[in-house]
Amino acid sequence: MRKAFALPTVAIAAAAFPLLTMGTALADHDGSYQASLGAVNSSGVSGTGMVTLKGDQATVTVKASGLLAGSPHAQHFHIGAMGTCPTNDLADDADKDGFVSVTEAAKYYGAIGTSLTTEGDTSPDSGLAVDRFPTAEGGSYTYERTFSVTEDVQKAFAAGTAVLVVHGIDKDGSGAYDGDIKSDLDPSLPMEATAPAACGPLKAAQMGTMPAGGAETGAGATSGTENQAAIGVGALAAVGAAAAGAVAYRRRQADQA
Ligand SMILES: [Cu+2]
Repeated sequence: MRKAFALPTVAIAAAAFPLLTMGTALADHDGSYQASLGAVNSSGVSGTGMVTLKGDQATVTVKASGLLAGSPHAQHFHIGAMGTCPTNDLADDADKDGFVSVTEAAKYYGAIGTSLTTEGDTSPDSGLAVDRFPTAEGGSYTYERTFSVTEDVQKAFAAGTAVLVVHGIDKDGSGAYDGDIKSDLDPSLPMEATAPAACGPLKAAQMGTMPAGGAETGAGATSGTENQAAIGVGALAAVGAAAAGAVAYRRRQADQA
């Protein structure tokens, strides 16, 4: 009895599966990610980051304010560590030079994965290409660019360990990057030019474009692909609870692949 009942269920699920495959062919990191930028080094900087990943293409928007005006601000995706930001300026200043340096923050947010330059190369090699980073006219900027990102960066987004970091502070209030303390990254630069000013973990947006989003949140599937799948099953005029369950099961399996 059970096998006789199960056969049409499998057939219905198989009929619907090609539709589901269209959705699950997307890379597992595809979707939207958001960061809320918090101040590091008591910079007073705040802002937001938005990244939409589709395959290896990243569309990036960064809005930051409270920055040293008229100066370039290096900005990166950092990857490969805890996916967090320094939490306590004093405790994280291990060498007690008055700055939480990039080196001291690395245990939280990792190394540079992508340099968010305005043009040209976006690799870690451009990490301090100050002539190709946004300049904060009036103390703020909006940055928008689409480019390809490497596989290690894509994986960091999926793993929740990608962090948006904006650098450059004016700790002594002189109106410029200066001071006696040299950068831990490049001793030809003042520490003020490279110390992190703002940091925010990039987390998957609640309202993403991923077809998996509807399944993960339970009832109320809203994506086009899932609606097509439901219609496909319905057209077979055999929509029982068993069939719906089988489709949902296949969908979960596909999501976890
Ligand atoms: Cu950085």
